Amino acid sequence: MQPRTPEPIDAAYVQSLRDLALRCGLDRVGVAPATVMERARTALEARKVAGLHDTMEFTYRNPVRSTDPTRSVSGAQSMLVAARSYVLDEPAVPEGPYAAVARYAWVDHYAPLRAGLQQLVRKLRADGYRAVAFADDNSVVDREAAWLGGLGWFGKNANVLMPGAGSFFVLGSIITTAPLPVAAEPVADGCGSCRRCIDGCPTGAIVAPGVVDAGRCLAWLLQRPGVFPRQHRRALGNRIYGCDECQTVCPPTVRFERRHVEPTHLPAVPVQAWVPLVELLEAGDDVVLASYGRWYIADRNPIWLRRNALIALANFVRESGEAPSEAVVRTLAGYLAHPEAVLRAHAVWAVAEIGRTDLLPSGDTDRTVLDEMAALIR
Ligand code: B12
Ligand code: SF4
Ligand code: SF4
Repeated sequence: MQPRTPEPIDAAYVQSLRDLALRCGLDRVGVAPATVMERARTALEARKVAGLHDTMEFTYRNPVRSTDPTRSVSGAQSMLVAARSYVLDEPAVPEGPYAAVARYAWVDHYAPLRAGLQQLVRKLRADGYRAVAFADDNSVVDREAAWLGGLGWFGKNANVLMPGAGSFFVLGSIITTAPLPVAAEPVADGCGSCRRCIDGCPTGAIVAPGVVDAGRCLAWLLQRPGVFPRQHRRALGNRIYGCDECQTVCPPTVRFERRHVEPTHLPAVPVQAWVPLVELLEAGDDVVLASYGRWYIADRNPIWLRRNALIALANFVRESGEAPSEAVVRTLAGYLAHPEAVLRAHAVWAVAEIGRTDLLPSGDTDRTVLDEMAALIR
């Protein structure tokens, strides 16, 4: 069979892709060259050497691959980059011990983003080009692609901000053999002399404009398996998944948030902006994974969400200044006897934080638990 002759790329063709993108729930589109993303490669390698990636893998696993679009699609000519808003109406703050979920995780925003990208992939393929979609995939550094495609500027908080709409957007791209015309210029810096995100980060994780030290970033510490660093537990507040602080203090993001269109093509599922902590801590593995399994949970092991919940619960009670309810005390006391030592250790910290050292166990011989006990008297 003769290979088909691809559709010619002209202004009308590019416009037809843009129109389709908007119809499919994508809010912004642009085109980046499919050449090596040198700046991102240098940054990934330098940050790995400096240890700023902590134990993260993701795009750090293979910087050569994640910064070279032709490794994913041979003969690639361009990247169609896209952004989709994740602004939703904020549900009322519930009363009692609830933990906060970062906005991008209130519902699955990646599914509609990928679905929109797939429609464009289908069109490009039907028109005779090869095309593969990527979103939050280790093969492509999404922010650098978005920046190169002219979607927005890199904020000092490391997010890509769309002019007139801020940073509450998820990003994705299509690597294609179609030679689409690339963005002429990156979007000009919109931060100016502002540094609210740097000053407002609860753990000082933004160590230079656009540079995040993952070992201090709450968003990563909540995902990372193991003991949650003691020095950052209070700063965690009542967060359980993700952190929005460097975006909710960001003037261009909060100013324009309300003016942006509501996302379309969303699944008809309840918004999960708040997690009932006692309920989560009392639930079995199946229930936890059924409710929150779409989040990134290391090894799909609910233990890490429970660890986060123990810290969030203690912070909630301490910050409320009120005596903990019986249910809270019962739950925390139960965790002091949990079969998993790492959870017993966090329960030790939690009961001490709410002033109930009387509950502390005396016979635990596990090293992690003993370390926590020792830290209480240091
Ligand atoms: C690893 C990762 C993380 C890590 C590390 C984040 C980080 N900043 O390094 C953790 C788990 C902490 C994280 C957290 C979050 N993430 Co994340 N994360 C990723 C992932 C998987 C890879 C990012 C990566 O490769 N970083 C590599 C480093 C080198 O890139 P960089 O930090 O952007 O560095 C650039 C700048 O420094 C810039 N630069 C160079 N010189 C200069 C100079 C100046 C002055 C400036 C300002 C910038 C600048 O160039 C560098 C290279 O591109 C991507 C998905 C993907 N496949 O790309 C999502 C992604 C970046 N995350 C995303 C989101 C939504 C978040 C959170 C907001 C979620 C949350 N609410 O908790 C937070 C934001 C934290 C923050 N301030 O960055 C979105 C970003 C959307 C956007 N509009 O920018 C992405 C793109 C996922 C997606 N597909 O939508 N994330
Ligand atoms: S996500 Fe939170 S902890 Fe991480 S850099 Fe932003 S404000 Fe700091
Ligand atoms: S808070 Fe200020 S410095 Fe930080 S990203 Fe927003 S505008 Fe830029």
